[in-house]
Amino acid sequence: MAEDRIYADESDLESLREPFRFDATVAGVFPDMLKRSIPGYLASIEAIGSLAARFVRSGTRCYDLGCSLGAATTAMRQAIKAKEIPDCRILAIDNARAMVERCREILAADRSVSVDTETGPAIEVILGDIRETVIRNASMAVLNYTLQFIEPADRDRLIRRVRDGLNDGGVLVLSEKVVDPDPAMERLLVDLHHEHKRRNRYSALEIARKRAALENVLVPETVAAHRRRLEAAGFSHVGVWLRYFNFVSIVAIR
Ligand code: GEK
Repeated sequence: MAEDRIYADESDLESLREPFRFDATVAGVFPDMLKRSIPGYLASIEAIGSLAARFVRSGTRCYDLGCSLGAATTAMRQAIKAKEIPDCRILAIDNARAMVERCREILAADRSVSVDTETGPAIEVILGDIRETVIRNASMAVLNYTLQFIEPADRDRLIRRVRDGLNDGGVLVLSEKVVDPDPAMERLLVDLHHEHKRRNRYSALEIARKRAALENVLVPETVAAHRRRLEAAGFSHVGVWLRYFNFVSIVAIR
């Protein structure tokens, strides 16, 4: 796995002014970046597999919205195949070309599904904006650390469209970086997160640069705001199943 050294070069002052972008450089180191940066990331992927095994129904669709390199798609694919749920389709969507291209390569090379015994779901990797994706006949949708990159003004509509596209009993997994309404708690959680990154071999400089690059690109909200939006959209059950510092994963059932 290629190591994320994007913000490690002390002489590279240009990158200090550049907002974060999902380009080929990021796609090349992405699995390492998420594993070292997002506390609970691997747990979120594991749970997506467990939830797929419980919630995905035959003859329905699963949506991986902001799929990056398809980690959630792979987890759903493996669970659907293991449970032999017939006639499913996974749609993996991302608007970053570099991510989509690499995602197609990774899914094609996934050795857990061999071509001759392929009984798993059909998969489509789509280059597109999730704000425009048609969502229908879905038993599962995943927004794994993606909503935080969507303009706040567009979030209500997107969540409502996800809810409308899910069948009754369908599930949404929403994972997000969050902010705490209590400033002291927020400072503590951010500090714990940065310490976690230092333990994962990011230098103080890399942490500071990444933070600056994500300013206004990743816009976190409170857990309460997410809960309100999901309930207002019409989800019947909403619950936090994972929290690790300022990273949260929520399950919402239609
Ligand atoms: C994982 N879910 O590994 N339309 C489509 N894609 C978008 C949009 C948009 N409007 N905005 C951002 N993205 C993945 C990780 S990463 C999280 C998701 C992170 C895409 C963007 O291109 C990127 O690939 C992804 O959302 C967010 O489980 O980097 O912290």
